[in-house]
Amino acid sequence: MGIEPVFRVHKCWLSSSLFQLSSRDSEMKAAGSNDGVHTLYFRRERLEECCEASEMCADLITDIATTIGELQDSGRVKELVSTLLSKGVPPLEIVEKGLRRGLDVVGRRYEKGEYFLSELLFAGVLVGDALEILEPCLRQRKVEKEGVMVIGTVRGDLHDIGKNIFKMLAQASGFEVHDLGVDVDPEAFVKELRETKAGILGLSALLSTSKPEVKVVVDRLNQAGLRRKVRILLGGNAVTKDFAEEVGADGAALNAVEGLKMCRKWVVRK
Ligand code: B12
Repeated sequence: MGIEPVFRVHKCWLSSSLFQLSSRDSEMKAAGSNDGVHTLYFRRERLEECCEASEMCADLITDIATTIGELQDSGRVKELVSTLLSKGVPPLEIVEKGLRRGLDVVGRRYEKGEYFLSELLFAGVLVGDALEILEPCLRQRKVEKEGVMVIGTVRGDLHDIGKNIFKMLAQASGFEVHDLGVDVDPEAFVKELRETKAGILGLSALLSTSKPEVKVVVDRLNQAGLRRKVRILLGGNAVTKDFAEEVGADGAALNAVEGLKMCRKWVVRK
């Protein structure tokens, strides 16, 4: 069975649904771009299998969200993740529709006073265990270097699950990523940007109290004369596109895939 052009899809669909498939599928031969449309060349059966897998496995993905939301055992979450991977469901779909939705449930229950800090902690552990299984798939892909970026969670904020997912995707896509971790002092961002000459700064913020910290970093970059050389991208539940505009950042991403798309666009335009 030869490899043939299958069909043309829009870029957004490619990166959201097929990002992992295309990177993982050794049978895929080439993806050319023209006006935002990609022509894919790989075995037709493989593509159809994967698209069907996501639909058939919707219940299992929901099970992951429920298992995390109800804080059941880590073994069950890991088992579900492994089953879904073996059925060909793209890892990013498991992250966004399974893990992230489960954590949203935990967050809502915390807000209502049904869960406490210990439950937030345990949910973080459950998701960390699941990500250990997903990590090799999220990282799989070796391509030419796309660019250099510095990332970190702003001062006072210890959340890093989402930032780490973005980091894995960015590295897999060819970015050299300097991750400063969590609770990062604004000065440390400036120092690292100078040393690495990175063109992109990715800031993660999940707490409402982290929002002023984002502004502090943007202002500090301005004072240091770096602002015009560095694109600033925000991520995490505390930030919105309006907020990014308000503080003078270049954009905010709703999820890791969208963030990566923005970074790629910036690197190409440079
Ligand atoms: C797990 C968790 C914790 C864990 C974090 C563990 C860890 N290693 O990260 C722990 C237990 C440490 C924790 C602590 C606290 N938490 Co908490 N936590 C959560 C929870 C349940 C999940 C967060 C998460 O990981 N989501 C999943 C990831 C995948 O989603 P994400 O972060 O949004 O990331 C995605 C995108 O946003 C994007 N992204 C993220 N970062 C970046 C960066 C870049 C550059 C880009 C491009 C993209 C990007 O890509 C990701 C994938 O698509 C949230 C609830 C929620 N639904 O978010 C509450 C939540 C964030 N926590 C909350 C609170 C209140 C706290 C505490 C103050 C509780 C306390 N009393 O101590 C402390 C604060 C500690 C601190 N100083 O930071 C509140 C914040 C409310 C607010 N508006 O400020 C939330 C919203 C819960 C709630 N609903 O009340 N928490």
